[in-house]
Amino acid sequence: MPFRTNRTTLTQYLIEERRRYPSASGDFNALILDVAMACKQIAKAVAYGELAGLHGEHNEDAGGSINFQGEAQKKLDVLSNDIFIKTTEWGGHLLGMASEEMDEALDIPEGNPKGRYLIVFDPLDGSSNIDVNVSVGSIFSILRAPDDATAPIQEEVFLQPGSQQVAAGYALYGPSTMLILTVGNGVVGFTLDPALGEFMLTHPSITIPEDTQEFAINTSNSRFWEAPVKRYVDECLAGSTGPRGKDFNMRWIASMVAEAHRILMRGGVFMYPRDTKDPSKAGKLRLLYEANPVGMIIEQAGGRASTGSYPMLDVKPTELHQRIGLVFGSKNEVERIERYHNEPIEEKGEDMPLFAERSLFRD
Ligand code: P6P
Repeated sequence: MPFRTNRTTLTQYLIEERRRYPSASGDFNALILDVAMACKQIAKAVAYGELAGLHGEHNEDAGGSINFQGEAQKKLDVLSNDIFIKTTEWGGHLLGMASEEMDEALDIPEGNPKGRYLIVFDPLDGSSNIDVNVSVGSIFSILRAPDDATAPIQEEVFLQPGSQQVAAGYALYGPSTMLILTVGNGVVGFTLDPALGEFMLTHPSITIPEDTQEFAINTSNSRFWEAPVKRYVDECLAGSTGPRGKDFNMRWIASMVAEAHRILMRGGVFMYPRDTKDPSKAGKLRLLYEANPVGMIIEQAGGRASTGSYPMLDVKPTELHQRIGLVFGSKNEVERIERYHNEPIEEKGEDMPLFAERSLFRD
C-alpha cells in the first residue's frame, strides 16, 4: 500500500474551512470533532460485534426491549445512543440534543457549560442488519439554537426546517468506516485509518450524477403505494421496452445510510414513500434525524431530496419524531417523481368522484 503522508485529517479540514469565517469561535469545529469521536467509538463496537457480545436485543435476558417508537432495540442501538451523549454533552457547544432512541429532548447536565448548537441524531440506523453483518450507520444534524432558547430545552427549538441545518453528516460502518460531512460548502468524505484512529480526507468533493439507471425501494410494499410511485416503478421495470427506453437495476439494503452512500458515489434514487400500509403514519423514516440530514447532504452534492411532492428541506417540522415520505438521489430522476406526484390527473368521469383525488394523503 503506497504510504501517503500528505493526506488531510478531519481536524485539518475543519481548521482550513474555519479560515473562511474569521469570526468563527471554533465551537463548531470542536463539536464536529466530538461527533467524529462518537462515530469512531461506535465503529469499534460495531466491528467487534459478537466478539464483545454486542449482537442481539437489548435486555435480551429479560425478553428484549421496545423503544418508545415501538421498535425492537438492539444492544448496539442503546450503546450507540449512550456514546453520542457522552462524547458531546461535556464540550460546552450544545444547548441540548435529541435522538431517535429518546422520547424527549435531552438537556446538558447541570455543571456542564452550555453552547448555542443543537444536535439531533439517529445513533445507529439500519440496526436490524447488525446481526447479519450488513453495513449500518449513524446520522447527525446540527442546528443553531434560537437566540431566545434556554435550558431546560424545549422540543420546539428543534422544529426547524432542514434548510436551517448548519451541518449534517453520517458515518457508514461498512468494509471501511467513512464519515461523510457537509457544512454547507459541498460534501466531503473521510475514511477512518484504524491504525491512526483518524478520519483522513479521501473524497474532497462528492457530487451525484444527475441521471441514473438504479432505483431503491422496498417492493414488498408495492400494494400500498400511491399511483405516482407505482407509475414510476412500473416504468423502471418496463425498462427499454417501456416509456423510459432504458433498463434499470434495483437495490434494497434496508440500511438507508448504505443506500445514501451508494447514491452519493454512483447515482441512483431511493424511495421510502408515504403509503397506505399504516395511514396513521406519514411514512416510515423520520424527518429530523434521517430525512433532513441525508437531504442536506444529497442537495449539497447536487442531488435532490423530496417528500415526493416538494423539497424536503422546506418542510416545517411539527414534532420531534415526525415521520415523512422520503425520495432522494439523482436530480433528474427525483424531479421526474415529483412531476408524477404533481401532474393533474384527468377526471375519471362525474360518476367516479372518488378518483378525483389521487391520494388519501394530499398534502
Ligand atoms: P424496511 C432501517 O430500519 C430504516 O430506518 C432505514 O435505514 C431503511 O432504509 C429502512 O428502515 C428499511 O425499512 O421496511 O425495508 O425494513
